[in-house]
Amino acid sequence: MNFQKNLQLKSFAEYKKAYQESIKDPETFWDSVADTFYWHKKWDKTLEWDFSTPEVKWFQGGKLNITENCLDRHLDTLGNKTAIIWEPNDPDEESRHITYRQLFVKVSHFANVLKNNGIKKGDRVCLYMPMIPELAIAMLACARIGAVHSIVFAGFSSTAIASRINDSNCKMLITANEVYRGTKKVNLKTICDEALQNTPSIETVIVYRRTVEPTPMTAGRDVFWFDELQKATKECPAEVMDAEDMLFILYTSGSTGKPKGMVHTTGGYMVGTTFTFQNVFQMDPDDIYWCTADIGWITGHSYIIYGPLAAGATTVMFEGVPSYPDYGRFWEICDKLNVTHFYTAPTAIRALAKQPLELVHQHNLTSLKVLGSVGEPINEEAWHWYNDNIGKSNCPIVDTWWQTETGGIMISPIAGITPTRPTFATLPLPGVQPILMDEKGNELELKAEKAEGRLAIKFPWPSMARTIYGNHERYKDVYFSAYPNKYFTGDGAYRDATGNYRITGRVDDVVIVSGHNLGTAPIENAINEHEAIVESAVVGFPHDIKGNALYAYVTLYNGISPNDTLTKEIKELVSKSIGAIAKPDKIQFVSGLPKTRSGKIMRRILRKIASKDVSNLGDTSTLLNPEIINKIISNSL
Ligand code: 7RM
Repeated sequence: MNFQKNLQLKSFAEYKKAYQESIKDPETFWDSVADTFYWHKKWDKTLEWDFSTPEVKWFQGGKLNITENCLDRHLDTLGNKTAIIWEPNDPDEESRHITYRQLFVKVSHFANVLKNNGIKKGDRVCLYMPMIPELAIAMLACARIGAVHSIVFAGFSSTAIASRINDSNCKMLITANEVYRGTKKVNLKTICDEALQNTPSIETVIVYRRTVEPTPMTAGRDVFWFDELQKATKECPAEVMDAEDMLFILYTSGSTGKPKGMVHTTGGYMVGTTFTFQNVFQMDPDDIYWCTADIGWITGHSYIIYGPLAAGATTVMFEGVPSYPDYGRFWEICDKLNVTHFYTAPTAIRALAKQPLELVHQHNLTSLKVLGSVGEPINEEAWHWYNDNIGKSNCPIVDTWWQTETGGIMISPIAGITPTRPTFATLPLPGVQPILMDEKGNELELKAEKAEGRLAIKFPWPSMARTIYGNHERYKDVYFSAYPNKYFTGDGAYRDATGNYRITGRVDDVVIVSGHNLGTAPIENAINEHEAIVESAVVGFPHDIKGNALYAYVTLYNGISPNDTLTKEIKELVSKSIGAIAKPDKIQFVSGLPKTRSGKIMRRILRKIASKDVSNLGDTSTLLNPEIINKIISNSL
């Protein structure tokens, strides 16, 4: 059985036909996709949905385990094929090649460690791990026994870990003692220990030793990964899950308040991520696929682990950073591993495009066939640099638009099959029904003319998030109340006369910095903790490399004057509560913030000032304090 090619559409005509069928009769379409997987019991009902509640259920009555689809079913035909190639931070350390059979054994073995430590189906397990194969093993081991993984990106602060653990009452935390990142070594265990002071639900901490350094361990709570393996047996039958059982929680920033724990379920997520992986990337059996994202983001979940493994592909995991030992590292790895499919983010492309081209030309990139982009709109300049210098004008670029909430790719070219166009994510994949809404909430019909509006989706797709953990009301509010019976993406988009989409960016208060979604509200909350600070407003402004950077407007208590120490302390506060990625590039001290009469800060105006676009600030007459604007402009940075 060839798991990689059995779902692939092979021509533009085939795509168009499949798309039409998927719209006319979505259930029959998704039935035929789902039929290609291994189920213990086939589903009774393909889809039940109601966007007003909102409730979405796919493949109800179906019984399966996603790890049997990622591992067991490949053993006969692909057992000796490499599943994961791990490339360490240090180019002199050896890569690891793990076959499907080896991965199957490791996952089963570690699944028994979880069981031995009291983890059962439905329990939540927090993973705070570096990019090492053990992260993949731990997440799959959770899925094997029906435990719910909640992966927290290993660049987040202890406060961020604690709030995520507490939100979903995780019973266990899995981490590593240290992590290498370029020339730096970060002690993850120490950060965890700080978080663990405020996480009463955690009973056990499993620590993987990535380095030989001594590790502080708390007796009765902390155990070593390796010691636990010695006590565990190696065979672990997969827990049989309902299609709608929870597979994982992944937190994403919201525009207000605390991060949202997006809940993904088993059957639909598997079907959706695998189908999109196979189609968008069009891998051949011997191809080598590398997605540079961290597994702590949805891109890593769906397109380093679940999608590629369910498809029987070889997937690369890279521990390091693009700049170490020099800015040629990505290209050196492509050359060394003969990478055929390379998937990265515009922010990385922009950073690498700033480096001497010599760093590209030193490496042989002839193995490359397909390039991918994800995370934010890719600008024209970056697109051409990527196309000319990396793809040598010979590799289609798949600009894949999707979200943590969508689980899988929604709008994207299909490599070599559907046309690409610079800066356009192009056409919806089969089963995806995007629409554009105007300011008044009316749908902009697909006519033979261009349109611009807010992007919504009008029909469910299998890999969509089902709820926000512990807060279904918020799920409804954020995604299903802007437009009745439609999923609202939070993005703006442009559509040309032939139906190609270009995503223009967020329309709410989330800023994407270097591809990381950052809610401005939690950053403001962190800044406001400072005793000298009254309030603050954080907005994004365009940045050459990061895509967007953060600009903080801060008001101080009377009698306190701005100084460098304050600036430093603000950055530290943000770094501590959210992470270094959220530190503002610019901090301006102001005597007041522009506000509406109901007291809401007018971030729209602050965004324009931060972007040095002050010619038309729009209607400021509704402001409580319009006189403040000129003061802010004249002191802007
Ligand atoms: C996969 C991921 C989601 C937000 C989304 C957009 C932006 C992502 C593209 C893009 C333009 C793209 N999940 N976004 N991909 N914008 N073109 N190809 O990034 O939850 O972290 O972010 O990212 O604004 O709403 S995410």
